[in-house]
Amino acid sequence: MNIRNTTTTFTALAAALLLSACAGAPPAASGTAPNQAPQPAQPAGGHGLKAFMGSYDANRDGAVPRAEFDAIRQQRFRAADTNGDGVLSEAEYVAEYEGRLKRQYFDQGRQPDAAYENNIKQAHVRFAIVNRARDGRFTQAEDRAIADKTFKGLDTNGDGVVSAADPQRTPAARGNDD
Ligand SMILES: [Ca+2]
Ligand SMILES: [Ca+2]
Ligand SMILES: [Ca+2]
Repeated sequence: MNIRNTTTTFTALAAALLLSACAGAPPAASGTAPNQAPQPAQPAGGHGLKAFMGSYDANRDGAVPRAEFDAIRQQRFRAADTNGDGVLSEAEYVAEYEGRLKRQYFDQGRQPDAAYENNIKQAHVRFAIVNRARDGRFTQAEDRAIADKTFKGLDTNGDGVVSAADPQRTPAARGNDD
């Protein structure tokens, strides 16, 4: 009885959080994209468990332990740091994102469209958000802080592994960090 009540409460809470997260999502995308432009179902680096798994489940076993996540995150940061100065400029940050987006479009057999352009615009907006110090230098420490929040937001059962076993409730966690 108690367990069932708790589960029900949790599910209701999760639904409420999901709704509030959706309601609170930045409207920029729909505000600027022409109506006929379909949004990609899962933009590269987008929100949600599916996008996360697509991005970080390197060995495709359906689970992303923290170590796997951190390794890819670090690898991605280093790869993005094309001038090797240890921080990401806005251009480096956006170029890294665009590389992933391009690959995703290629994989889906799609041509760059209005949604693509909009996603790039959003990447610039995101840089301003993630670069908390507003100094044009996105550091690994800043990336780690965001990564931590992203991972914990998706690892809802708190076992240190993100997988389908985690009830989704905070798809907007990473977009909600300010
Ligand atoms: Ca894995
Ligand atoms: Ca750099
Ligand atoms: Ca988990």
